[in-house]
Amino acid sequence: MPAPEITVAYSLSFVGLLFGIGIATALLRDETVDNDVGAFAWLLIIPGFAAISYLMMVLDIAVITVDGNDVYLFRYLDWLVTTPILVGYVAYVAGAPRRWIFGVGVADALMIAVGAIAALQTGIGTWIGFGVSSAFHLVLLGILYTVLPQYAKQNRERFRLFKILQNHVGLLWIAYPVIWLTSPAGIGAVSVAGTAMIIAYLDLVAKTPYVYFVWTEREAFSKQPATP
Ligand code: RET
Repeated sequence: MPAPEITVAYSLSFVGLLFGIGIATALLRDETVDNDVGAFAWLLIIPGFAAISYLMMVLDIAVITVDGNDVYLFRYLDWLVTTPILVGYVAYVAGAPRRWIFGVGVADALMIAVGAIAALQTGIGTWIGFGVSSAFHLVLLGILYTVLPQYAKQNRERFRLFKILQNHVGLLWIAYPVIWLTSPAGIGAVSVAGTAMIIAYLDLVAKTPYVYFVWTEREAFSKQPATP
């Protein structure tokens, strides 16, 4: 088992993610919204996969040591699976064509994959990886704030949800490279336990409220009344 304070943080995150699963399931079952239009099954993967990952992390599965510090592989696997969905869904809500939904997801996946490789390096390799990963983060933010709004503007019903999700992703995610920099993978100002606790709460805030915002704005996906 990880240190007690990490176990507590991971367990709380796990429970919080269960709420996210509950909300996504409620969306899938809601008769007033059109699931084909809302694509809610994708949303279920976000807290679902993360909850499994947190369970693995509490059980200390797939934790490796680099330079004397623990690296949780399930964290990166979770991010690799769920963050492309988080950004891809923002593009979907904007009404962007598939190439942009896919494009922003790929930029995100590259950011995470390179970040994971960076965490497994020691010395200069870490910093090169951090720089490349950050460059993909900037590409992602560029798409989020310059490309997607052009599509979202043409989509009145979904515009409010788009703005909420755009800022949720655009602002909250800036914390991740900052935490990474201060963590033992970076300059080491914050311990493995401190970093693990901060990330556990950030991950929860990145996921369950995201699904909740879609729930509160679900009218954007209302079923059209059948034309007689
Ligand atoms: C890393 C390290 C290298 C530089 C950058 C990073 C960005 C990570 C981000 C992660 C977001 C995770 C989320 C998880 C949700 O549960 C890989 C830390 C830029 C933005 C939203």
